[in-house]
Amino acid sequence: MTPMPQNPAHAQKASGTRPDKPRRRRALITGITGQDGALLAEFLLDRGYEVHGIVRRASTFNTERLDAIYADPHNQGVRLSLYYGDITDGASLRRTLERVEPDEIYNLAAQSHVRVSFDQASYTADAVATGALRLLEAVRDYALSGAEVRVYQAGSSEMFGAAPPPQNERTPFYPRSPYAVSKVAAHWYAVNYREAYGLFICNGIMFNHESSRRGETFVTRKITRALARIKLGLQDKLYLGNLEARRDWGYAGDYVEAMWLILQQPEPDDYVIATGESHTVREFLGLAASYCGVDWQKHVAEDPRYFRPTEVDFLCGDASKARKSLGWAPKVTFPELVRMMVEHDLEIAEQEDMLTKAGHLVSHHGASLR
Ligand code: NDP
Ligand code: GDR
Repeated sequence: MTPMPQNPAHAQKASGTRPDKPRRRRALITGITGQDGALLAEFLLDRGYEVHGIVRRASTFNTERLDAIYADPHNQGVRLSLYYGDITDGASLRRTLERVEPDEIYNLAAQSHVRVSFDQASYTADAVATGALRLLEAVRDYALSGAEVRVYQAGSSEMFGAAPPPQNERTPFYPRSPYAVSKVAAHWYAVNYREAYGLFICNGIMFNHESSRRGETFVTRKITRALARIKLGLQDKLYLGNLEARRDWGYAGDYVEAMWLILQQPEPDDYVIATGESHTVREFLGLAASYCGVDWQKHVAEDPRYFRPTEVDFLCGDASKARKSLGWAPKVTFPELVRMMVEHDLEIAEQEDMLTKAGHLVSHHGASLR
């Protein structure tokens, strides 16, 4: 693995650090409570980083994915710190930057659901496009203070949209949703700030990546959650939209490693991260159902609500640049990914079944919004 560069300009800011001892490398993650944010935080803690994350205020707990690594901040030697903030609130971003003084920033915060972006287009633009810009503006001023900072911007294969596969760094963008248009804007803000101000800013153009922590409204997790519940008799129907769309699905754990590798290179650049293999939603469903032992044809029904006004039909990435320059390759195969998600969701369904049988009320809330 590439060694982690130390940042001498920041050597003394960590509280309690001895003046002669270089401080730990420090990462700030926006969107730390999401699938990728939580996995990246774990990855960086394992590599000795101090990890700081921005969490938006919600009326319910939204830090569930961080449970495994969260420690009481009053304890000694805690390396994970969380701050309230919001990507739509520039002042909170600036303040957090000043307080944390990060060496690396990963901008993962987003309204990341493509279908929802058609219903909440201007909010999506505010969070995804203008949010990235707000952060870059704060970074620009932070860098003026002499800080050496590296920024990762979470780009998406959705930016390619209707451009035919295989898609790589030279493929022109043809976004097909308010989310994708906003990600294209964020991508170009990042390129522009890199060129205009000489900042170390990189775009990862990541194809779909999943895990057992995937949000339950994305199609893979929606399928594995529902099939496991169907298997246990906890639900009967699964309503889906377009089964013919093709996606290049990888394992999120492999992709957060790529984010980190991108920031360890000598020069800032942009990279496509993908497996190079594409499957339809129908194929995902069929494989997950076979692992679950469920005849999906008896349980799956179509609901037009889940169709998108403009769909992205076929994504299949060409990550040869990342393979060559970063030495990155996906480790988990498609069948392994599907099996991993099914096994996890079968465990959850079994727990739910046990609790239900013991007379506890288990909420499976929000199902109709998926
Ligand atoms: P998730 O939807 O799981 O997580 C999104 C994160 O952003 C959550 O922590 C969420 O907080 C936070 N967030 C949302 N709105 C705001 C806001 N206004 N201010 C601050 N934080 C906010 O996404 P993923 O982890 O899957 O993806 C991470 C990033 O990578 C996103 O930018 C996504 O668009 C992008 N991406 C993802 C891909 C994938 O396949 N997973 C592929 C390509 C790009 P909360 O928990 O409170 O909702
Ligand atoms: P995507 O992921 O739009 O590719 O964006 P999602 O899992 O939502 O959809 C994938 C494909 O499945 C079809 N589909 C359904 N999708 C959902 N969510 N629910 C359904 O019921 C359903 N039925 C069929 C969709 O039409 C689509 O074709 C994800 C997000 O993580 C983005 O943030 C990220 O940028 C891209 O991946 C790369």
